[in-house]
Amino acid sequence: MSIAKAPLWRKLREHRESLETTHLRELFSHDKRRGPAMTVEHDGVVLDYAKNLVTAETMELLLDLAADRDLATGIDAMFSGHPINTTEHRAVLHTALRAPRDCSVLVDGHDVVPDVHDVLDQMREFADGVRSGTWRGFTGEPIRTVVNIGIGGSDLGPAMATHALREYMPDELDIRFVSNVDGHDIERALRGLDPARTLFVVASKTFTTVETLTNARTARAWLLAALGDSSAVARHFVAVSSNTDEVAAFGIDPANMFVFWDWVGGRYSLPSAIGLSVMIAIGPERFRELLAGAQSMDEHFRRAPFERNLPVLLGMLGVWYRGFCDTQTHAVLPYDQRLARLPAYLQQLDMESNGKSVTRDGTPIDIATAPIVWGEPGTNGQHAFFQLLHQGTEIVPCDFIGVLEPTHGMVEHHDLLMANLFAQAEALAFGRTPAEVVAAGVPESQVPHRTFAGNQPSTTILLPRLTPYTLGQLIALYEHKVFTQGWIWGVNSFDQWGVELGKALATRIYGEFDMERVNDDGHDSSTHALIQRYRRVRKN
Ligand code: G6Q
Repeated sequence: MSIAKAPLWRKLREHRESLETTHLRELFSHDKRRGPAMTVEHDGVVLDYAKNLVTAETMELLLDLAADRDLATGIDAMFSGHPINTTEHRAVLHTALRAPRDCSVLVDGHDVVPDVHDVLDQMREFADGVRSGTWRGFTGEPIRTVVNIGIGGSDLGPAMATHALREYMPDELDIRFVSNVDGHDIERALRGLDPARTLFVVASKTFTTVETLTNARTARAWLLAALGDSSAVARHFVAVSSNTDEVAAFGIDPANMFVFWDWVGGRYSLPSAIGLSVMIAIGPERFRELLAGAQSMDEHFRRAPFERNLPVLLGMLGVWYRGFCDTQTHAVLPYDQRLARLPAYLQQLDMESNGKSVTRDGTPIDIATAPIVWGEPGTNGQHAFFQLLHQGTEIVPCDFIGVLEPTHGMVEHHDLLMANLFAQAEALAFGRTPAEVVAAGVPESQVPHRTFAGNQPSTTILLPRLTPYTLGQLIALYEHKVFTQGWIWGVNSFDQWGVELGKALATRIYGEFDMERVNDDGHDSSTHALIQRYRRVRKN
């Protein structure tokens, strides 16, 4: 059924028209309690959505829409292991990865929670061994560097979390990430490393991903060139995968393999064995805290009423902007350098999950789905692209993410950082009217250039501190936001068929580099000429 023609969708559209000329300035001046009234909190995480282009009525209508689209049923279906990933006939159970030991989650009648904890125990033993030096390399040296080789969901989460939690890492340990098939990536990652003290974690759910296997083979050759004995591989390579056969075929002992399951999507896999490098970095106890934080947000999402449910509110605001306010993009602006990789992580989570144009039953969709997600940490972004946010022609909903208490003691730094976060959200919302500009003594000719329209929406998310626990909460908050939106739009948020075509064409073109030149190779004239140019250089 057409979503756009549903009565509530129409009602929301009419409601938006009635709000078209309303400015956040008016909304705040008419309701002095708007700030606190539109702030919700769960377990220390604060979500202030007051600076969004909404009224109480908007939120009511959006929550009516959530009810109308049976969001509660969707949430229940996900948590109870129904195969909601319909195109791949799979359950979607990243939430089971953080379920406590005494819980039970059934997939086809089988309780997966004991399996999850068996792998967590195996990871703990291994991580402790590497950290304490009882796991040694082939020549008896302790491990000093862990190189995670993976891409997409097998890279972005661990890389983001390791960067965020670096303060928890022991000084003597280094964690590096290699993802790109571009040889410069692995070349740089290996530079300066001692093979005898290096451990590779090859992270690939399928263990067939070309980039990862190419990098893993290069790493193996590098190791063997130095250590000269193929039995060294067993002490320097472990695998995280759901494909035992391919792991064994690569030459990694299945005893050094950490499994996960087809009901864990790549971009949702950080809390699974894919987080092994994070666990080695921060230690098993801290990793457990990350899982506990995510679980706290899971329970909140599952049980809290929608009007106080952080992921639901965040998700429905996104539905509002894409469906009714014509916004194209969504900015993620962490005011914390430790969260520098968060925008890239959320970009995949959101765009790969909901960048779809058919509904779950294959019907073309008649509304806008996922926005383009982008962002950079503040305050850096202020000196780069914030000009467009303040005076450009687009409405860009922004998420400002701040951490109240830093781990360093440099009060001046943190005060300046937080002042900028609050100031930017305020400036975007309220702007500066021409009258205010004139009153500030600006010459007439400059007034248009120095006026700020304001009315740029933002949400502020505050964490008390950045810890494994709060990072787990933040990850789950966004996972469930994305779920909420996907469910409302009616798309399957858990497949990614859109990445297949490019892969297939790359395989074909790769095979053509060594062929004799053909004039009609079946490519368009642009692609043909580009390939020819590369072949000429390659020949030399
Ligand atoms: C994520 C996607 C994708 C995947 C990578 C790596 O949801 O499925 O980003 O994680 O393509 O896949 P492998 O882990 O199988 O190597």
